[in-house]
Amino acid sequence: MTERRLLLVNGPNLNLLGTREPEIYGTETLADVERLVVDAAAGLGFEVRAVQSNHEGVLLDAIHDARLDCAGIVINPGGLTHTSVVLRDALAGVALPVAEVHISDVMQRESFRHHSYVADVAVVHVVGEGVAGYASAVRRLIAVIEGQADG
Ligand code: CA2
Repeated sequence: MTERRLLLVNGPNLNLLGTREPEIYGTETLADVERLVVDAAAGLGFEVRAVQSNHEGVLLDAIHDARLDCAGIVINPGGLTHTSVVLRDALAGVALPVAEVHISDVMQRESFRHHSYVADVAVVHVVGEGVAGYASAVRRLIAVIEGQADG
């Protein structure tokens, strides 16, 4: 039976959401993001385990653990998006469906934000929709999971 639980991963510096750079990231906090994701998932019958860390290894361990009891991963890797082969390898290694979320429109920002090491291991991509994009990612990821469950 498919586990009805998602792992929500927020990478480095996303604990600062709502405290600065509101013109880029809005005014909602990490707690608001986590509540939004929990509510969106609950409406579709899924639980959420949320992790945010500024330490790459903590994120890797949470992703590895998701193998045991999660059906998919919603991740905003923060700046690790553009730098981290090991994060990409962890996501590929657990072989769960992944939704990659970015609050800002990275393609309209500095060129170093245009490349994502995660993009081609993710099945859902939500970029530049603000914090609301997390809820959209949850809905689209669950649709993928349910499609897989039916198959
Ligand atoms: O747009 C996004 O969600 C990003 O993943 C956010 C990352 C950035 O490095 C990516 O290029 C795009 C940065 C997260 C830092 O978030 C902060 C939020 C408020 C104040 C300061 C940092």
